[in-house]
Amino acid sequence: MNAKSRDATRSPSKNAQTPPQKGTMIMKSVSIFLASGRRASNQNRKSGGARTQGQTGSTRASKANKRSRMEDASGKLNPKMMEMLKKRTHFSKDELESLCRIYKKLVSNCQFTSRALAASTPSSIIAKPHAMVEGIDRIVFRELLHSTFDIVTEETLMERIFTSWDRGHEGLPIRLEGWVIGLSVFLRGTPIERASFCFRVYDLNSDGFITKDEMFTLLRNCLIKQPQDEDPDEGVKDFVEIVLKKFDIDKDGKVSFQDFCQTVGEEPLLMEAFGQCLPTDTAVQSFLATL
Ligand SMILES: [Ca+2]
Ligand SMILES: [Ca+2]
Repeated sequence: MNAKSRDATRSPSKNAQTPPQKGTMIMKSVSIFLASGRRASNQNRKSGGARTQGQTGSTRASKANKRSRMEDASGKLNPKMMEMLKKRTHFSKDELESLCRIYKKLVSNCQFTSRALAASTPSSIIAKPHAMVEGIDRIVFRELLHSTFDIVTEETLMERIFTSWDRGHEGLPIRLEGWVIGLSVFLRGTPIERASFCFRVYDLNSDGFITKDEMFTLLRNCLIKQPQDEDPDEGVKDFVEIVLKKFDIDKDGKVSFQDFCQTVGEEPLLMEAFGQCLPTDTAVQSFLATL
């Protein structure tokens, strides 16, 4: 038995027995995957993909699912999908295939996570409703934002980034298409694409406006770190007024997408005024270097 097939048989059961370590395990394998880059992927294409499939293929897996996995293990996208993604993203054909391989890797980690959760909490509702939907789930996505994209932010914002990533699929895992389109904005987005993403994140109830209440929630979470303040909320309220003045171009008391774009067009540093939701330049460069 060689190292690869040992890994393939060992990982799922180990995860199932030790759920508290799953986050670390997942990121470990993602980091290794990203760091080893194209060489590892090519190697995997030659031998690992098919063998891993053989070892972990559960009896419940449908034949169709198996077949598509075999095709996708190499990162090959079907021609129609490739054309569509080339039109809608800022990535080349090679980069898209590389991102597809990373997606497959992340999805297999998500499946291990779901199984681990199901095993450790039998009556739990976590992960059950969408357990059968293939995609990148919250847990893996957050770890990725944190350790690969240097996004260190609190829970509300993290949740918003997840749900805004692939619009219209609230609560569901991120699918391949959404993953690639989201990354295109993240890594090579035009100013307007980035502004649109940030605005969606900050518009907490998705009604098309960032209101004072939403600003308060966002800024309060960012700002309150000094418990010695007598009434920290007062400070936040004052700050909301200052920021609103800056953004509310048409003076209707809330920030529309138009207000937001015009303001960040004039002062790009205000793009992430309500909390970090884009990767650092360093993180972008090192991620792109692995493609
Ligand atoms: Ca809103
Ligand atoms: Ca306004």
